[in-house]
Amino acid sequence: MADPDATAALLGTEFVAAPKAAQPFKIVLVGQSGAGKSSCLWRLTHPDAPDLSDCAKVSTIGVDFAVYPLRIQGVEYKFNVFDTTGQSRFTSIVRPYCLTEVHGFVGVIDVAYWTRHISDSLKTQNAAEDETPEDMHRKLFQSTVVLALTLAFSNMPRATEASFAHYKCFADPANQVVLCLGNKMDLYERDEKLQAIQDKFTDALEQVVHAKNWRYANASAERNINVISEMHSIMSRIVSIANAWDREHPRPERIERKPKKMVPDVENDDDIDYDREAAPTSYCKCM
Ligand SMILES: Nc1nc2c(ncn2[C@@H]2O[C@H](COP(=O)(O)OP(=O)(O)OP(=O)(O)O)[C@@H](O)[C@H]2O)c(=O)[nH]1
Ligand SMILES: [Mg+2]
Repeated sequence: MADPDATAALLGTEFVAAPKAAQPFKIVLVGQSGAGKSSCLWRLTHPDAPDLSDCAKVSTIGVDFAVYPLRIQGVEYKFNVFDTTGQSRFTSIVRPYCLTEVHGFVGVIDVAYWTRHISDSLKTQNAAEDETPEDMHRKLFQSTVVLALTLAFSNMPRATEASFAHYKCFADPANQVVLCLGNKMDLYERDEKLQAIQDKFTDALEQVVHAKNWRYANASAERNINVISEMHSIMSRIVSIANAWDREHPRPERIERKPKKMVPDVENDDDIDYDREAAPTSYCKCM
């Protein structure tokens, strides 16, 4: 196939690079080690698997990646879904590589882990003299929610316009697409006491997440609950934000021809002040 730049040089024109293609969009999974990020990505790409028994049980080193096609309103879009490591010793690898130009984040929180944490704290902590046991419980749930969210989203950078080549709209906090998945909700199904704590914790978590204008869902990669549907819903949101931006900022055609600057033919043009002494004996009209 002809090289467009070489053809352009011959024709005396240059090609102006069009902005990066609209697709694929980029989604990054973040969260603590063991929260279930790789399991959620695996579930997305293996919707028919009965459980996680075929999913690799190894901690991610650096970044994994899957290309996920999704048809939305008759148009096929592609999403590059990045699965990052939750281990802090690898975050220096993760940051520069996959945390730029991100259109959506999915923070995975292991709700079973935090339920156990609250349950253990309730056994050992006593209310202070000036507080009721209810106040102590409320504070414990609130502080656990804050800690869980801080740790899960510690790798999510604040979006700036500079991080987006084209869709600068994703830097607007109003367009920030963030999904928080409260994963492993299946673990305490048979334990009423832990289930009650988990329900209270996830209710509190959901409230804080909604206050940030993010999306929240209880989920189970193991049981195939909410992971795929919730990921689809943020993909659809990303597309609708991008389409709105495209309507306001139409892209130039892929190839625009721009005439090259021409040196006038001085031999026949008396209006041009040209230094003949300094001029080369032969010169090109096109430069
Ligand atoms: N019961 C249950 N276990 C789950 C679920 N999701 C993941 N797990 C288990 O949790 C463990 C950790 O899951 P991973 O997906 O490797 O966690 P990760 O967040 O990718 O961890 P890092 O790669 O170390 O950051 C695995 O043994 C999974 O089988 C779930 O929904 N329910
Ligand atoms: Mg992993």
